[in-house]
Amino acid sequence: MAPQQAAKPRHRAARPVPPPSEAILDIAFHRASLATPKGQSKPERDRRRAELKIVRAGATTVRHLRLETQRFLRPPLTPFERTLVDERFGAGTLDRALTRVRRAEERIRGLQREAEAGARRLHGPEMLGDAVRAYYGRLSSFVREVDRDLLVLRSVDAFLAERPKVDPARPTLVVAGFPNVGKSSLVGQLSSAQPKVADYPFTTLSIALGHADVGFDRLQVLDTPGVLGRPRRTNPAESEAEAAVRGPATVVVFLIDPTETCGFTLEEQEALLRRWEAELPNTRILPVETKLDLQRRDTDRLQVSSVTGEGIPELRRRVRELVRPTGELPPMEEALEETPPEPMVGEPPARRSRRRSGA
Ligand SMILES: Nc1nc2c(ncn2[C@@H]2O[C@H](COP(=O)(O)OP(=O)(O)OP(=O)(O)O)[C@@H](O)[C@H]2O)c(=O)[nH]1
Ligand SMILES: [Mg+2]
Repeated sequence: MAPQQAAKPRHRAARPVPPPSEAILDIAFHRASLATPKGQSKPERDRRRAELKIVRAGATTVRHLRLETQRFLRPPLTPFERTLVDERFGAGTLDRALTRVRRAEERIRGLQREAEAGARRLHGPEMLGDAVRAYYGRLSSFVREVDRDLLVLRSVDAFLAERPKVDPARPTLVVAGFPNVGKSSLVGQLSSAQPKVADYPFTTLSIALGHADVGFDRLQVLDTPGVLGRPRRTNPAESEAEAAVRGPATVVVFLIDPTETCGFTLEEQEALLRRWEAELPNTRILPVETKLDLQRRDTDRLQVSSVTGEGIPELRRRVRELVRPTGELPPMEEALEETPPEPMVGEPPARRSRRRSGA
């Protein structure tokens, strides 16, 4: 009988991620090695080659470090993105990493100037070669020192790339509440978003964005993960919801499931509502009860069902009032751009286009 072969592992073990400095230095030294100096004599060409290597290695490294930080600076992060990042990575983590990388850039520029000046005073390929090698060594250690910071920057970048862009200039409706109460179902009813809905808590783990035309306004509608309302939060999904409620919300719909089929008591949900109302006196919070199709209560609060759609038109009306409490209209051009007039039935095409152009 053939000897039994050891079963091959199905998945290869994940390879450790190489430190970012490795690729940056590889590119920098490769570019430096391509230096083709001009010069009348060999000694002149030797010195020119050493100078070019110093300049190219330094400049390429600085350019790559700059690319790592640029994404956070131009354009700068919005206040909401900052809050999200601070909540997830710890306050000040991003700024510390940015500062250290910018400082490394400055140190490398200084090192480069020093090495260039030094090379001008040296003679012979050996001395020049030693000087370039010493420069490469110090340059490498400056970049390696910020490896951890570069990894932080890349993680923050990946985190933000997975989050929707919320325009701070547009009105934003945030739907928040306990897990599993029906937030995503309501966001699906109200907006263009089609979030995942399921009968278990923490189906939604990060914020999601949809849009809804409410009156003259095109609202951003943010679906959020559930919040358990514990005083000390541990769950990153919850922090994300808190950041949305505290950040870009023009109006918060606090969704309550009085049927308690979500798995949480009404009292727990009311306690979170009271806490937010106390902590955020300047935020317009609209409590809304859901699952009206399952249970109808005698209450002054707005009641809706995301299954039958009952109460949704009234909710839209209330949201519209809260977004524009004084009843003012948005600037005329914006309103026209956002809600182009519907053509009248039977209207001839020529007249329609005149109306669109605002004539
Ligand atoms: N009967 C009834 N069921 C609803 C209603 N709204 C939501 N549900 C159900 O409640 C469950 C949770 O709905 P989701 O919309 O995923 O709730 P969520 O608050 O987004 O949940 P998380 O993302 O986990 O916090 C699902 O089984 C939905 O079908 C409603 O108005 N009526
Ligand atoms: Mg959800």
